[in-house]
Amino acid sequence: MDQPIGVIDSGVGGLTVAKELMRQLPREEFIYLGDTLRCPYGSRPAEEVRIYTWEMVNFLMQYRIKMLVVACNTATAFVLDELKQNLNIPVVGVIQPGARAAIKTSQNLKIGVIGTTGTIQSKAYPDVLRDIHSEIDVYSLACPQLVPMVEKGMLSGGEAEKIVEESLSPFKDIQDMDTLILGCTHYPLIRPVIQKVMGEEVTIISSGEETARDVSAILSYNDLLYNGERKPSHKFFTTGNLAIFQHIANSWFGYQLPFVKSVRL
Ligand code: I24
Ligand code: DGL
Repeated sequence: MDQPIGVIDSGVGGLTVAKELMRQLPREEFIYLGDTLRCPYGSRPAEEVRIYTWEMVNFLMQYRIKMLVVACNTATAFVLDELKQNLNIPVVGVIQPGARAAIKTSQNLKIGVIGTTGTIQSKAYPDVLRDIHSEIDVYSLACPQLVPMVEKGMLSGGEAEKIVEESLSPFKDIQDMDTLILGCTHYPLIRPVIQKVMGEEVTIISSGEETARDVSAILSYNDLLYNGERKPSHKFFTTGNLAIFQHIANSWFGYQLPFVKSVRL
């Protein structure tokens, strides 16, 4: 199908998911919208996240998207069910794919989840994990310091390690948790630091990577994959400052994105 796939996020973090989607689905065309103006979502009340997320969805619907990917964990936690009920296209969030992968990986079903305050308070991860398998021990932990840390460009080094260690210290008391879900768009960028702090015995699951696998399966199952000859021309939109978004996105993808625009929702 010759229609684009929509991707929404609270800002630039969802670019980690978008990159993985483009890698796994190189013939598909993507339209990304990041609400950088109102980022972060992770510390906002559910109702605010709900309203902002719908504004993003309504914007992307103008582009006749054939599928919607909610790349933001916080938006997925608060709004995914409502989106699924009200849209007539497939909607995929980042929580279920990560949860499923964690259950497949874990030997002892002791699974940790880290995310924003909103994601953790919503209990969306424990709910979804227990839906898939009823006998799971879920250890949830909000890490509000980690998004600001990544957004300062602190991705490695002693100071980053100290903040990650401090954030994850409640997990110290938990014996033999063998799997940890990165329940936030930004955490894959500090995955090596998180791995070092948790130790090599813990398997880390990156929700974004797992989501791209699911999107691919759902497109194929619904016969929505693109099968023509054109080269995809992706579009990127930000609600915030264009130059800052461009700078981060270009550096993340490693080339100049040809179409980046700032929009008002
Ligand atoms: N990474 C993120 N956000 C930033 C940043 C970063 N600055 C440096 N790096 N800033 O998120 C966000 C600040 N807002 C201000 C308002 O406008 C929008 C931006 C994670 C990016 C995920 C792709 C570090 C950095 C980078 C490029 C790629 C990766 C990365 F600059 F971690
Ligand atoms: N995108 C958000 C998430 O994955 C992190 C940034 C924010 O708080 O908006 O939960």
